[in-house]
Amino acid sequence: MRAFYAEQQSNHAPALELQNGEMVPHAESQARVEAIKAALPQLETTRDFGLAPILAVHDAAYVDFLKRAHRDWVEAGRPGDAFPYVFPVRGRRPLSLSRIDAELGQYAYDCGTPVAQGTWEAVYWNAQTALTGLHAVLNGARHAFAFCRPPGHHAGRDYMGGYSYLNNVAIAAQQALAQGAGKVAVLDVDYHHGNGTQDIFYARGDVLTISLHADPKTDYPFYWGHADELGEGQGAGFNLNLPMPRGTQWSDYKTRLADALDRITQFQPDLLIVPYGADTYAGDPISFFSIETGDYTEMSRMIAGAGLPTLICMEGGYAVDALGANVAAFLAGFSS
Ligand code: SP5
Ligand code: ZN
Repeated sequence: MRAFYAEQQSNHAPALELQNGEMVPHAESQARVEAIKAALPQLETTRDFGLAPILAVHDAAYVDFLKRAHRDWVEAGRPGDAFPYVFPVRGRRPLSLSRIDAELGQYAYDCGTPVAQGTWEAVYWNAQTALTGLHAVLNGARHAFAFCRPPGHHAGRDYMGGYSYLNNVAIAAQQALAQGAGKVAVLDVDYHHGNGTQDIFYARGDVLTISLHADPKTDYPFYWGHADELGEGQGAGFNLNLPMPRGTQWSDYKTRLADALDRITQFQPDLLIVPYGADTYAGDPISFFSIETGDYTEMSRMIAGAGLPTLICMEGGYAVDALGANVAAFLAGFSS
């Protein structure tokens, strides 16, 4: 399968994140890149489709903030990566505040998503990687893999969180529609709910968003991903959340995946986009499902069975030693 990556994506290297009351080494590390590269020797380089497809999804002021946040942080005399520490409780009136801390709180929803020195360049090229994978699929490749990193599915129109800054999958979906696709389905199989993607398309009937994930009653991101979130307005009925308990094994996961694929078949999309997280793996250090490496090939065979042109975009997966094997196992089911 064709697979794409841009070296500039490696320029994002946050040092620390806040987890359970402690600053710890950031889980979304550059070691992930080396692990996946080693498993996929044939990575093709990314093309530049420019800023317009990013701005078709993301708020211009938010994009401007991402570009300059780390510089403003340094100019404020701060060390290390740019971290928020105070957040506007929802419903605060719109305010035009210029202090870097106020802006970080406005645009971030957690303390796991710092803006590091190379973040903007990395996430710009990350989005281009998704767009390059999309271009391959729109031009005849049956399946393509965009090695997106950092992840994207937690980022909304004007917010970052969950290690995500730009929503690569949403940018690709919107671009597919702009290029003539009538309907796009997103099937999110990361351990965590794809809250940013859900938010971006919540009132839209042309993009079906489905997410299989750990129950937000016990797991991040808590405030989204519940089964009663069904979409609104034109999007009513076009969002499906399938939360599962901690400890879920493949034998149970696959029954929910079958339900998701039935819904996709009924929707009849022109294109399927699959945000893939290897953090459903039994050995993941921050997640709690019990899926094994070999299960990923069965998972992807089921997805390939939908018979749709498919773009796979990388999301999470933090068991670095098993990451290459897990990604390779997942991609294998699309070829066989
Ligand atoms: C793309 C993606 O996978 N983002 C995940 C962001 C999760 N951030 C919060 C993680 C909290 C983990 N707490 C469990 C610690 C176990 N020792
Ligand atoms: Zn995840």
